[in-house]
Amino acid sequence: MNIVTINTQPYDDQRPGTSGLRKKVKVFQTPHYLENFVQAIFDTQTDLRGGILVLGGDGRYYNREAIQIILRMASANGVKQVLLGRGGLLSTPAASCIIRKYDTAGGIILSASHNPGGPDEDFGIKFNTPHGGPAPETVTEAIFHRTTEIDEYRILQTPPIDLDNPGKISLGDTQINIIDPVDDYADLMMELFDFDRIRKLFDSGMFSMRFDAMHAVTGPYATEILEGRLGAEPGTVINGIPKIDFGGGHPDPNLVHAHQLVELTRGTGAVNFAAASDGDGDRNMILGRNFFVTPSDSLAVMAANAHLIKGYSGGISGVARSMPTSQAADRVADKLGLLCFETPTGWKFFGNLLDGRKITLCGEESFGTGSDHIREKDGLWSVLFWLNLLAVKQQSVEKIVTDHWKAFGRNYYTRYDYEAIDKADAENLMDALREKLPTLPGQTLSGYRVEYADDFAYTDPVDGSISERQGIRVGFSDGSRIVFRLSGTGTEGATLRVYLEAYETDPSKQTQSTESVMTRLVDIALALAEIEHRTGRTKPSVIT
Ligand code: G16
Repeated sequence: MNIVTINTQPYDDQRPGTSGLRKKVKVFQTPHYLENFVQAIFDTQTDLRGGILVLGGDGRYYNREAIQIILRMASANGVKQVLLGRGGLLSTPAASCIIRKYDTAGGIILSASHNPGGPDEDFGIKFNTPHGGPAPETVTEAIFHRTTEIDEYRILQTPPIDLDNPGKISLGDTQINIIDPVDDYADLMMELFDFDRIRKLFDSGMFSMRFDAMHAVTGPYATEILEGRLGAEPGTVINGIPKIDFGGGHPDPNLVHAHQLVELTRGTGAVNFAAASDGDGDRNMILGRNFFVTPSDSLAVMAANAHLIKGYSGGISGVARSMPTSQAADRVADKLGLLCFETPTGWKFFGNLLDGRKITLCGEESFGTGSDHIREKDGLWSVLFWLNLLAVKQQSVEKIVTDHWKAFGRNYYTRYDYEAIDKADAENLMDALREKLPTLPGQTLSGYRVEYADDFAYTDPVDGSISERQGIRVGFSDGSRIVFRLSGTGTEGATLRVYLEAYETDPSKQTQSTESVMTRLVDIALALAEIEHRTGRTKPSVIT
């Protein structure tokens, strides 16, 4: 056994963002860059020594190389056993499931999620704690702090191992257990959902669906669960083979990037139900025939109907949403007497609420929904939840959602993204907005009266930790809202996100186009933040 200690120097840009450390592949390929961050994980997460580590990624470019490095470092740092997804693959939700199931000391997940992959694109790494969720800020800060002072790392000198054959391999004193990446996750889904009922829906001949895996990690999961265990017709899963560059696509399940799928829900021969997932399988998009379900509405519909779903039939304790997510779920919680929480953006903020059983369901506008079954958002879980609901209700997606609006009101919702703008311009724009906040309440802007305006801060109700400066909220007296926030997942310049929400209780006004409903709010947002003047942008890069 030949463990060597390599001298290194700190990099100053290894502070994890909303979800781990995300950078261009080329940055990760800089000598010692990945190794420094991984050693910082081993140095701070001391239970990994002698413990079990879960390891896998979304299969993007550099996944395999990074896996080989991390395996050799795990061995040199005394990890007893590594549970590795075959081929170096594990979806983020499956990693969370496995971390929890096998009593491990945590997991390392390699992914830049919905960001594109390839030699000139993005890569990422994050540590998930033994409860299966993304490390909380105390842990990510400790890892970051360690990266600022690191001067050596330990690695085993040994040739690469074969990642593609299930079974056990010894690497120094560490056992590498190459496991099927799908089995444990698929078994968990069978516990939560009524597979017999969903199978009958597929067998009825009256129902068709397509799932777009976007050439990312959920391909094998969706094929096994939908076509294998549920008997959906072959070809239900499209773009199902994971590729290192996602087939040149952008694996972000929204109306823009999943347009091939969107087309399948339109016109003659349109499918009844369609869904897509992202690079690492934690995001989802839900579509009916000619109908898009906003992620915020999806969460609200789930909360209102959870009692109809096998794994949640005993009732749910509460629901949480990230701050920019529409308040649709709040309306449900209000009516049903459920606990309801508004957290900062980032799944890690749901962890304590889930562990403390304060909530059962949670979700984010960024195409994420999930529950207490794991500690990550879960794309395929969301799809199965909807399938189970469709099988029980025997109604279309559109009917379920429009009935929901009649009962709870509709929260019209849209998001404008201004990508890769100058970092300093973006900071200045946010600072200028912050300065305006005290003067806004009571003002009427284009007919909308400002009820409150603040910079969102969150106190975790379980551990009391405080997170400040989490985005600017401007709320109006009719329930509408504008939120401004800088993304924490981009790898180029800054991304300004503007989230817009309008509330409508009158059923006769609930089927207007989102664009027409939002016109005045968009104008208010553009003027308030002086977007064109401060960024030079006349229109957003993406509207979702
Ligand atoms: C990550 C986080 C999510 C967050 C999203 C958007 O998602 O896990 O909790 O909502 O980023 O972040 P931002 O608006 O800062 O770009 P993913 O799917 O990228 O891991």
